[in-house]
Amino acid sequence: MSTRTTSSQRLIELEQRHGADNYHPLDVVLTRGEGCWVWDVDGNRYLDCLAAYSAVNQGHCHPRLIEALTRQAQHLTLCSRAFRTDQLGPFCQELTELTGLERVLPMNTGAEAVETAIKAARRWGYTVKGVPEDQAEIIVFEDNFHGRTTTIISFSTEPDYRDGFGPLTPGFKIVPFGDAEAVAGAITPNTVAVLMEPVQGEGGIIIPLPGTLSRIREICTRENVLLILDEIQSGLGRTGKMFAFEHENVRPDALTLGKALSGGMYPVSVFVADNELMDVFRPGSHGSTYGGNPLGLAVSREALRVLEEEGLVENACERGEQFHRGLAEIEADSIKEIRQIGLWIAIELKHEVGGARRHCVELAKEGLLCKETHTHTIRVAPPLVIEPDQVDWALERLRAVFARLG
Ligand code: IF1
Repeated sequence: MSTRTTSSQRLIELEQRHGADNYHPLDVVLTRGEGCWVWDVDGNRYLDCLAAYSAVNQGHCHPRLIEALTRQAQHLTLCSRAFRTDQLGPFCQELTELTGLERVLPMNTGAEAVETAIKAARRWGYTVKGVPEDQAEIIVFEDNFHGRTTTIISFSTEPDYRDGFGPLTPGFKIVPFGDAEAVAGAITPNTVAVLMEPVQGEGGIIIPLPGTLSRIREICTRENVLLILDEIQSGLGRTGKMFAFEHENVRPDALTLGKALSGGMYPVSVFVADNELMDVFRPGSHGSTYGGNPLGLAVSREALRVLEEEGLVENACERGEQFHRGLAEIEADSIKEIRQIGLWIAIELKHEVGGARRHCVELAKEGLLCKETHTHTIRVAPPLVIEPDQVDWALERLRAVFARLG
């Protein structure tokens, strides 16, 4: 059981007094991380089952990533894209080989990669597809999450993310997630792209029915509409494949990646696409001060090597199934549904029990860090390095809390 002393209380008060109130975190004040374990300032140890929303797939403070970061930091960290570096070419080549797409545009945050995708799709619409200027439409899905910029929240269906930030950016059509026929019905001659999370993360780990992604791929191909997959959270092993689109053997026209692309060590994101789409960007038409900086790319190249060399995608498969088997045995009236794909698990509670926050607070007291989403769903998404005995340890605590709370 965790205990809280004055040091954590003092730190919480500092945050509350001087920081923006834009999150509602658990009152756990962390100071160290290693693998799946994190420690708070009072010395309590927790098993991290959020992994910074899948940014820490390789585990906290991975020694190989620390080594890559510190080594590069002693050579060259940032020189802008006004000059070339010894990291960008190899990074782009390695990502094209990993994704099967032809070109890479590096940015920093996931939202910037998604903004890059939106700009690319619109310009492709005008210069290649022949859509009239400023008439481009992009189809997105209910309960989407693609970032927090004003354009991206313009098509959010979550009032908290959108309301009060107008005027909103036009040019987006929202259809129910997983509804391929609704996508077909929403396409007009001005549609340039479908932007989709193959599995919705924030939406509550919503897995489309088998065949849905393939059907949407067919529709996009038939209608000359780009299929852009946002794998910033679902990608890089989380679903038990390197990319979620591999579950249906679908090839997107473009991809956004972030989070675990740099193993929680340094913000690196990318927009990846084939030549025809990427060629809409000419010198000067898009960029970012830190985009493609050698420090982030050195870390990212090592983060990808760790994923592959440590077999983390396979481990996500095996440990996810182990988790699922254990969760399926928990008998609790409060559980409405358990969803699992790879090491991405949602425990959705019946809405009448009043939300999942209470369970997350109790789990933290037991040493397990989870985070609720959309009020009623407990998200379980540990780093992909998790070991069988750690899964058992987590299941014991989940059983204990559901036994206590129902
Ligand atoms: C927060 C959750 C939220 C993402 C997908 C793009 C981005 C994200 C599929 C943007 C980021 C983060 C953002 C963070 C909490 C977390 C999140 F979905 F993961 F749970 F918010 F909904 N595409 N998701 O999941 O990437 O710009 O953040 O690097 O904003 O609270 P970013």
